[in-house]
Amino acid sequence: MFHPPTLSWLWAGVMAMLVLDVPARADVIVHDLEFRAGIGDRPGIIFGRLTSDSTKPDRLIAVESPDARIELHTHEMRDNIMRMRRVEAFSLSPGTDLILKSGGHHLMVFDFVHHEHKTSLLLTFRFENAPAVTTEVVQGTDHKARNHKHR
Ligand SMILES: [Cu+2]
Repeated sequence: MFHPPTLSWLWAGVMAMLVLDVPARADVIVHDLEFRAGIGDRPGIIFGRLTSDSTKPDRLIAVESPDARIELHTHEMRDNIMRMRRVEAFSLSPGTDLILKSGGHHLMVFDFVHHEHKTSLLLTFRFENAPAVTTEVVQGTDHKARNHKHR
């Protein structure tokens, strides 16, 4: 005798399909961050490295901070002069780290208030696809800056 599948079995099947259909959201790892604060009211700069474990391209679309205003900048050659330019986003390619470095892509830090007690910056990296990453970077934590501080 034919037994139609019960509603609960149908639901179980539907749910299983839904679960299998949703691709795992790939994460971006933000590492090796360096924050060099500007002298006086000059803007600071942030370097680092972003690794995506996604198989699809993604984009870093914003970096937010409650402590400062952060812009995405790149360098480009124009009229034989290397200039900084603000951009809307940085591309993240599968299998290739996005490197923020001197002379290339970097983050520019505006309106950071220098404080005796406040030398760190809270950053939230926002992506087109990957979940946001919030992390903290301490001013001058890069080895060079640390080694060159004599006090
Ligand atoms: Cu810049």
